[in-house]
Amino acid sequence: MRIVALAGGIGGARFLRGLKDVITPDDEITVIGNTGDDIHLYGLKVCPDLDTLMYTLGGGIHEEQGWGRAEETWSIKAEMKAYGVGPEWFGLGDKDFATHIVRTQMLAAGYPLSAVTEALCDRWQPGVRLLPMTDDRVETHVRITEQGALRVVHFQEYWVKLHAAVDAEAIIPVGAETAKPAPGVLEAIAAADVILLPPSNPVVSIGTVLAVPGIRAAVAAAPAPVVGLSPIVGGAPVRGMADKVLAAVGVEATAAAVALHYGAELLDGWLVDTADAAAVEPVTAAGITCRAVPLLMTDAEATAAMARAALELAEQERGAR
Ligand code: FO1
Repeated sequence: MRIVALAGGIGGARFLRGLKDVITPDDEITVIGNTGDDIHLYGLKVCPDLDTLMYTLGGGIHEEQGWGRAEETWSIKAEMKAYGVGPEWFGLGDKDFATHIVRTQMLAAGYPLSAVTEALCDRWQPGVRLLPMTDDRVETHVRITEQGALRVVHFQEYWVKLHAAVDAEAIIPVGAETAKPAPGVLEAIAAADVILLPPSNPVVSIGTVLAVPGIRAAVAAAPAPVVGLSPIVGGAPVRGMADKVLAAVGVEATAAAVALHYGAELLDGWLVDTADAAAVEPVTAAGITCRAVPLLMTDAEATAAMARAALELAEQERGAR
């Protein structure tokens, strides 16, 4: 079975680890990763979501944090601080720096991000084919009002420095309108047997992947069933501050509203948490098959059960065609 998943960082990566636990050796997973969170710091290209996916699936992630490397040290950051060079609010550890140096060196030598990602994955062996959504530069910016003045900040500044404490008024995936899907992205979607939307952020993670021209249309037109898992449980994001960016696009932070935001033209199936069982009826009424199952990734077994439920729903949808 060929499984394609569109994914952001921590939530997507943890779900995919559960998915890997339930597939058979004949199954193949292609992950199309969000690159809208990418940021240039200290002259280096940092790809937080691709790295979170690669480290989590390759066994190098800092488990508690959910991002960055396990057993990290922070000498470079301290040295940069001693030179008065920031930003101090973004934590790049020494081991993580090596990834960004290799990536930046390869990009400077002319390799596209997709080839660089493949080379980095050669070391980490994530057990999936990890593709960036695009080789082109896309950067998510957030419009806010601060002390009465309009400001547009990089997504990482909004998320990490400001902790999404101010309202996001607009989410702008800068560069997305002219970006092209990376090599292999449209082909993987067209050839998929199942397309999964993990419980990643529907606006700044999966929404940004879908904003690359051609990707949304390819997913909607794919012969494979498309099944998503709600990142909202009991009316609140499972992690992160997804409610803030949902409000910016006029979507309520509920499991049903997120399904309707994706829409029946994209989604065939939608899993909500048992706490949100009331969402099953409105989502079903919108033409999306909906089931309530436990959706908290509390441990490997619970995550694997979620992945199994998503594959079962996809199988049911395939059978219904
Ligand atoms: N998240 C934080 O909350 N604080 C950080 O200092 C931070 C640094 C960081 C460095 C590399 C990386 O790959 C991810 C990092 N993240 C950090 C996570 C990241 O900001 C976001 O969670 C994602 O971009 C959203 O998917």
